[in-house]
Amino acid sequence: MNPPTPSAALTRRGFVRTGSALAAAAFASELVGTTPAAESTTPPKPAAPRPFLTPADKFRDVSRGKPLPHSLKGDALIQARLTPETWRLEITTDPAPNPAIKDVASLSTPLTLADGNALDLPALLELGKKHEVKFLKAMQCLNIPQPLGQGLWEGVPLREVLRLCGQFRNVRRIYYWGYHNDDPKQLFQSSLSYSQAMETPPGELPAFLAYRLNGEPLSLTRGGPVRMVIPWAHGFKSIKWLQRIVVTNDYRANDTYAEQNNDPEAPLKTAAYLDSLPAKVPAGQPLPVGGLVISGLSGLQRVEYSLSRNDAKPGDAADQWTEARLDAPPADWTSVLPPGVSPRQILGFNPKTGQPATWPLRYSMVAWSATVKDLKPGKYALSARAVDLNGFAQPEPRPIQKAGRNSLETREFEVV
Ligand SMILES: Nc1nc2c(c(=O)[nH]1)N[C@H]1C(S)=C(S)[C@@H](COP(=O)(O)O)O[C@H]1N2
Ligand SMILES: [Mo]
Repeated sequence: MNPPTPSAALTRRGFVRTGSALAAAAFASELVGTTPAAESTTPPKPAAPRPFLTPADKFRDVSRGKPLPHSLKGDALIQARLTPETWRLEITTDPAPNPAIKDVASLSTPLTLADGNALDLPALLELGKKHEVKFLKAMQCLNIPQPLGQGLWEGVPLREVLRLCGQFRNVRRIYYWGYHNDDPKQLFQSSLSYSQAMETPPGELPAFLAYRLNGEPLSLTRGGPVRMVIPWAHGFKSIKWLQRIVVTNDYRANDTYAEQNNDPEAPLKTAAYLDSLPAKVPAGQPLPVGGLVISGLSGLQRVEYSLSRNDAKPGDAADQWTEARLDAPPADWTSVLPPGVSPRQILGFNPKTGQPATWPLRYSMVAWSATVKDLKPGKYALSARAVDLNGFAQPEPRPIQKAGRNSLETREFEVV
């Protein structure tokens, strides 16, 4: 038996690294040293506990709005239609179509407040009885160097909701936004192509309207009662407090983020993130290092780290990358998932075996770790990078900041 590694020991709900045969076969990568617990008399202070699912209130919050929609209370919340009873979703055609486009979009059955047929939460939950999807996804902002959190998201595919509107004509794009204090200046909107909304390729994950996170109703803070979740994208496509969908014949993305110099089509990037390290480390002691890695659109082959002497001279061995360990899938998913949820029901898992179809799961994150040994006194810098399934090492293949922040992270420390 292997003794537990630090993050396995710390992860209360049993995210074990020594788990299944599948993981062992897939990730029999060579490790540096053995477990720090077995060797170190005074192990460096471990990182904070990191459960596989981030509790809803522990996600980093990057919400906009004045006041923040999730700070509203009482009657203001009812007026904003942000309670489960008052939530409504309108689906209409573009109220101000691009005049350069002659053929305007039409829907046979728009859903509107005025007509009294806007979608409400009971109707969405009813649709969920037949079409509900569940999946594990890391939320990550295109502009922030740490993942915001990872959850089990549940809801109804956007395509099933759009089908309520009958016949579509001249529709090339789907625009959507959420509550923004009824102030046009605060509007934060996003969009998908018609095909992205309607034609989910086999094995891919659909855009969906989420109403549950980690087995609980989606909280107001996380964008409830209902938010859009776009599995393959950075957070800016996953609009919170969803209230409006507009179908248009405009072929252009209208995303608010695009106006802030971001690529509105940038998919979630494969990227490794580094935990902080102590400023000073005793010489001769194994140093556990690690962090998180997100498997983005191009998948994850491995995580590597590189250690360099800060006082290295030109010609010294540099850029030596060593493969790190990845946490294996939990041996017992029921201890990780909310009560009553079976991994067989989750997209991205084999419905027969209940095992993940890929590891890490697409668009999710896992912890990586390594143990650095035999450190001599001096100043060091540690970097980590992900290598995707096409062999591109971070920051490639999209080193352009605005296609998704993907810079190499480095931590400096001193061995004394
Ligand atoms: N209505 C609305 N939705 C929004 C935003 C916003 O400002 N308003 N921010 C987006 C951005 S940029 C990100 S990164 C994610 C963050 O999701 P989270 O707060 O659940 O972590 O929400 C997205 N959805
Ligand atoms: Mo973001």
